[in-house]
Amino acid sequence: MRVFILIPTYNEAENIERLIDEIFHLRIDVELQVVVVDDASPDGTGYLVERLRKTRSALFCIHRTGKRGLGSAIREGCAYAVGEGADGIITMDADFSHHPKYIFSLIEASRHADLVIGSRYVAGGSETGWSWQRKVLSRGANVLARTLLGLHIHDATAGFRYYSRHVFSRVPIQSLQSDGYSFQVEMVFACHRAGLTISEVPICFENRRLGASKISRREVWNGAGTILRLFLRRFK
Ligand SMILES: Nc1nc2c(ncn2[C@@H]2O[C@H](COP(=O)(O)OP(=O)(O)OP(=O)(O)O)[C@@H](O)[C@H]2O)c(=O)[nH]1
Ligand SMILES: [Mg+2]
Repeated sequence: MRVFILIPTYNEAENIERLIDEIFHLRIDVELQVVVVDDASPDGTGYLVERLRKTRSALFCIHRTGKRGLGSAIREGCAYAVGEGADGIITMDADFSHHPKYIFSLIEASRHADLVIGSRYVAGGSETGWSWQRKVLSRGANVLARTLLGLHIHDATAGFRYYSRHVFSRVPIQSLQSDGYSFQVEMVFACHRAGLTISEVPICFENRRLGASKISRREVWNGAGTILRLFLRRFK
């Protein structure tokens, strides 16, 4: 079984080398391929990955020309991984908020689900280090996703996920409209509408220690707009 680990990056030079190292040190019984999708990070993240590639054959970097958004990076990375014959794709952040140790439970749970979400909001999951504003934002987005979009999961905004290859034959990922963070909710919604099985496994999400967050006010408004757009589509 070949699982591709997709890591979108923008200015993650302080994290990316250690993260890749930890992933390749996991003692796991599947073939892991790591794909970084870097948007020409000014801090040289893409350059660092190219340097690591000299000694790591299971590492690849897609270099894009500028910052084009998290959702668009995931779309491009997934298309690449499917083209390379991935049986499954794990998406994760580069900043250690998504700890590589949970890759085991995501893969294990994928035996019974098409999409597995590493969730902060199920029993055993948690989040540490966030300001109260950030907590309200995350919880609020999930309440909206459950009530307006009819999603039965607890963490629709989470980015730590396993997608089975099968998902990409059922969901036309290139036609999803969100380029930014709200892609995560749109993708869960699309999987739900396609009748795919979605499950959650608990993770402890730790706020990043190094590097800066890329979430902007604009992303928050885009997120709200996306939920409204998807809500209207529910009744079409
Ligand atoms: N390729 C690419 N990656 C991005 C872009 N925006 C964010 N990322 C990456 O997406 C991941 C999530 O971004 P973060 O800034 O950590 O967002 P977050 O985890 O929701 O927010 P924090 O908790 O504040 O860190 C990180 O690996 C970022 O480097 C982008 O426009 N392009
Ligand atoms: Mg983060």
